[in-house]
Amino acid sequence: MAKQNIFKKQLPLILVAATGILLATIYFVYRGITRNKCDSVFEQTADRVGGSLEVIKIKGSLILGQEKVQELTEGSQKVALHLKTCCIAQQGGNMNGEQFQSCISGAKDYETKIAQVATSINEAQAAEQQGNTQLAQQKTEQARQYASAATTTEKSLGEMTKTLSAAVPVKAGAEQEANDTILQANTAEMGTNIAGAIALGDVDFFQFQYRDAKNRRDIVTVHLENKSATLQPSMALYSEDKSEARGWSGPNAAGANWDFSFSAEPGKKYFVAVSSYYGRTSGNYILSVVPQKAYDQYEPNDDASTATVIKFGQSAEANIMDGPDTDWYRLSGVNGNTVSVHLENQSTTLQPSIRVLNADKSEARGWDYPNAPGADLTFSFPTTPGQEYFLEVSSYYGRTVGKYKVSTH
Ligand SMILES: [Ca+2]
Ligand SMILES: [Ca+2]
Ligand SMILES: [Ca+2]
Repeated sequence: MAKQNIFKKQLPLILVAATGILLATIYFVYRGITRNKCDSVFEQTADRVGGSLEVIKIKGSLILGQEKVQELTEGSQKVALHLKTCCIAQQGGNMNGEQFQSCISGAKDYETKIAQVATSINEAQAAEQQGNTQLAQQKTEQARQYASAATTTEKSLGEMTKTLSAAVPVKAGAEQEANDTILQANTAEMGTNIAGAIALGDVDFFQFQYRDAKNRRDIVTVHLENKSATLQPSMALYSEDKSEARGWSGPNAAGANWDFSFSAEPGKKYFVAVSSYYGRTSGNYILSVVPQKAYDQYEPNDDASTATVIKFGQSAEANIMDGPDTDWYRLSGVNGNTVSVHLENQSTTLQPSIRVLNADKSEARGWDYPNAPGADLTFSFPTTPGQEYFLEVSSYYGRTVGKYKVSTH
């Protein structure tokens, strides 16, 4: 390659220049990017510190100690990796110019210090051979200081690249590009409005955490308000583990809004992705992700330990909010030999299912259910006066949701 040959001829000149190392670094990084291979950035960084590192490895253990030599060897590999990370981030548009520049100067700084360590080691050894003990000690101390400084530089470069993959929050209610991948998702709060814009082929990822003081699940509604006549939105939902929870969907027309809901687990994170249908349209939008407080007043009561206490003859109005919802009631004050349970369906959707358990949670009466959604359910079961019973209300196979009123007679 002609470009490479010219560079080789000019190499000594560049190295004597004050900014030589910086230029070389930029050149190598630039070449890496143009070849679209951040791997070469990694190799070239390792190559450049290679000479100094050889000196440190061969002569350094007496002066610095084997442990420090090891640290510098590993540090050099890490710096090369950090630079590669920066290169990838830069290519992915996940890093601004200022960040990229400080990444390059960090690597340059490290290379300089490693070279200084090697020089000091050479000088210390030469002074030792000439019998100049004082100078030898001075150079040894210098080598140690440069070595510590190099390690510090490597660590701060490491910290910087670590933050590269960290999520950027939504600022002043607006999305922050680049947010095209799930790793770049803007963190945002539920219940707020986020202004965003989809360019052709653009994707915007947002990350939300659902929290509830009582650890209740809730139905969360995702709403995209279309602020353009051009955008045909398409949206998807991902779980905390980044698996797809709800595939891409959207309206069949440009300019239309889009909604969907999902059941959120307390403490869990969710990712919402906004794009355009096949990446073909663009436009502005407002996104909101809002918990609906859809749970009934007795939640959480999904197990015996959190069962809602009802006295014989009392009733409770509640709902089966989502598939996993099951409502436990602890029935007390039973004074006869039979109890009649009536579930009044207050929805057209719910196909309820109820079973009865003894106080020790053994099953007293198996699951009973009407044949169709929207239907009521009535049954009786034998009781021992003074005993408590659990009523477990759910939906048939967890498939339907809706409001109900349960009462005992
Ligand atoms: Ca985007
Ligand atoms: Ca419920
Ligand atoms: Ca429940």
